[in-house]
Amino acid sequence: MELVEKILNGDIASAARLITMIENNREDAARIIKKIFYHTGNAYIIGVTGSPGVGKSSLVSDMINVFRKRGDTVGVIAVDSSSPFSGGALLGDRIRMQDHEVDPEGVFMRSMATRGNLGGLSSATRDVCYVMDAMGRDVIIIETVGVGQVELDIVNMAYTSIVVIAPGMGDSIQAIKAGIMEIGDIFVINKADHEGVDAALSDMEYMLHIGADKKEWHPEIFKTVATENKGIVELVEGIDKHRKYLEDNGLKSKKFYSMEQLIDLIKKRIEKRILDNKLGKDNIKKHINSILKKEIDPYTVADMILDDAGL
Ligand SMILES: Nc1nc2c(ncn2[C@@H]2O[C@H](COP(=O)(O)OP(=O)(O)OP(=O)(O)O)[C@@H](O)[C@H]2O)c(=O)[nH]1
Ligand SMILES: [Mg+2]
Repeated sequence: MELVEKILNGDIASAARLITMIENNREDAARIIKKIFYHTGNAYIIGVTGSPGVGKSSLVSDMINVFRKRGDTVGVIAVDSSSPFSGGALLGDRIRMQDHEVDPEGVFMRSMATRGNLGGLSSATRDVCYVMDAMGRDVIIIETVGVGQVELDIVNMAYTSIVVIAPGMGDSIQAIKAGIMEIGDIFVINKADHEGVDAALSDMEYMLHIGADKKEWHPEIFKTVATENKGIVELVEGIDKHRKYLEDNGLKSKKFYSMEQLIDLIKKRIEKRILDNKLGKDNIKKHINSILKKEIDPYTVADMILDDAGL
């Protein structure tokens, strides 16, 4: 298990190799993750989410500067669930983060896309987190576009979730509609150099106020101008404050692994076992024919397949 050793020593090329295996959904990846898992739990995971173009990547790039100045090493995972391609679709991120390309030892970046496997994206992202964690990154930042289920699952992996909006264009209203207020530990109104900041701020304060009494943690709102590096130090201080809150209340370890995550993994493994099974896909096709001919109902078929698989 030379690869494991190398990853634990922080070797970037080996980590990149394992991440490619994860993306290709290879069973070897699971074998290696089983080993490196015991070396995870040290990285602080931050999620950054929000509508397209609000300035997430620009903010992440600024935040990286602050972390690097402190001496923290950083891993960045840019996730785009709307795109089947990694790379091209995230070209924008590449451009905005190119300042950090001169610091590969300090900043390790990976883009992830659906590759036609929507269900797998969040668990693949989690595995990539394990890799970056085990290789010794102090901070891992996950950027996701949008607010679908995949993004919610991904944001749930983070200890601190940051929701970014930009003023104007009804963005704050849109964010509220999508239920995004529920998931933020910190809110950022970026592009504070644009008009409508005060309106966005009061919208947001109002929405946060509504759910406030149910929650222990009261999310803070920060105003930033990512392109001018304004408000970033304050934002990172806000992250530190949330981190301290989690640690002081014993909540950090709870967030590291949840019941939802285990159930998710079990589902994935059941699916794999059934489809890999000798009675797998061909058998399922036969059953579908029977269902179409109304020879049998789908519930009975599902139970039969599970029984056959010994589940
Ligand atoms: N005026 C202004 N422009 C900004 C600010 N932050 C980012 N931008 C610009 O907004 C555009 C989008 O920024 P990105 O950082 O790529 O936004 P993003 O949210 O990562 O975009 P996607 O990943 O495509 O969803 C770029 O042209 C940035 O230069 C800001 O604070 N003020
Ligand atoms: Mg981006």
